[in-house]
Amino acid sequence: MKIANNLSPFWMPFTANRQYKASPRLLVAAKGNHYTSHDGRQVLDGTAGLWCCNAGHGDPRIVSAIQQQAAVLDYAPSFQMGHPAAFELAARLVQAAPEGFGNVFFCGSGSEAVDSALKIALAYQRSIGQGGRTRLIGRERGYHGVGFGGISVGGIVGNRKQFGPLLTGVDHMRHTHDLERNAFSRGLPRYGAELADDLERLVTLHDASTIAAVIVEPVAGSTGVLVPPQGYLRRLREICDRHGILLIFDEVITAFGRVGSMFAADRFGVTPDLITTAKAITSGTVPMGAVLARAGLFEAMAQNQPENAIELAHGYTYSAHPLACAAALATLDVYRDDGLFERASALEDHWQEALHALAVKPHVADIRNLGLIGGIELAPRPGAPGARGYELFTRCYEAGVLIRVTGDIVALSPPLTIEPDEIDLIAETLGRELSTLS
Ligand code: PXG
Repeated sequence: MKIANNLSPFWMPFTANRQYKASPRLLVAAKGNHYTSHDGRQVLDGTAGLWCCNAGHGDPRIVSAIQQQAAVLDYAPSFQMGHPAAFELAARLVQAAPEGFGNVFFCGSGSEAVDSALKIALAYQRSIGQGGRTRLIGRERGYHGVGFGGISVGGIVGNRKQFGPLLTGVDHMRHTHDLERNAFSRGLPRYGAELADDLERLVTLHDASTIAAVIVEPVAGSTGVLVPPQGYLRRLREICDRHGILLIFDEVITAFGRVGSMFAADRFGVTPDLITTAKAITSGTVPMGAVLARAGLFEAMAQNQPENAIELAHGYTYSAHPLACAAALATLDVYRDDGLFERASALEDHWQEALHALAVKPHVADIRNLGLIGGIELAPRPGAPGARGYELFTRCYEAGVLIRVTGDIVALSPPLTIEPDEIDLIAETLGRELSTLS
């Protein structure tokens, strides 16, 4: 297939544009667990797109639901208006959520879900007479999208340093990465539950009466796959409860089967007050994000306002877009009918062993995994951080496997439809390329 002869107008996101355009990689089609590259090769999708295509690609049930919705109702406003699929989807999500959830706020992406959740937390605290609680707490190495709220609570320096002082009143807990104690953990690392006590340190510093909410990824993805230490999330929940602080789980990558359950909250048995999600809610087919709120938050906000008051002055043109709602409803059906969350669970051991077999390969400093998530941390080339990771990425792509790298860490998250022999192929390809990588 011919590539457009002028690649420069498209300012590509999170991309080294000049490097990419000197040697472009285009995907022109996708079906099942494979992409087709512009030079006609089949490329196994080891990343479910960007952690989103959990049902694989081109499922006819999802495609036709989107097509039908586009033909019947292409767009409907959600401000003081509504359409049936939005109400149906919200009801289904609440039903599928951990016990005690009552409402869903829709938006267009994970970044919007994060900003929406932070705003809901602030507005809720204000509505219960805790208007002094304006502080937001994130965590080092956290990724919460790219809105100003998200990068403020986020903890990835490269995503923050270009953009000035960000939101005020934000602080960060320590991250949980500890290679000295936890390298090559299978599943949850053993050491580090006490790192949750870092929240107590911030409470001591700022006083609980100034803190609205804490946001964490149950499993941190973009920073390079950090699985929470055993007991860490439960301890965080306890500290939040003790101090009247809302707990937000950013489940943009962990929801919808990635760790073998609907939400990571289910797998960990820890219930937050707000859950942000996006990506696999539509299996990546139509942009959509959502915030799930514990029952009682909306009611608290509504109770002291007249009935004609807008309870939350927030929303997007594309909140509950009909195409996204139709895609999400069909995707939820596919997850249920094909048992994809159970499938992810059943494949977890095979996935874990295939990845950990790479421990003997050159440059490998750590391997970590949970559900169908894998992280392989490489030692960086001296004086050239990221170079080894990038070369591994391009080599695997040439060899027919799409992986993701963040610096020198490989992050893997295949569709939940992945076959055992395809898991083996991902590991074999990585192993072969690592063996010859300098
Ligand atoms: N929260 C989390 C936890 C995420 O992982 C977002 C928010 C933002 O979502 P949107 O839809 O606004 O991008 C994300 C997004 C990667 C990668 O390669 C991860 C994300 C996006 C792009 C690439 O790790 N996560």
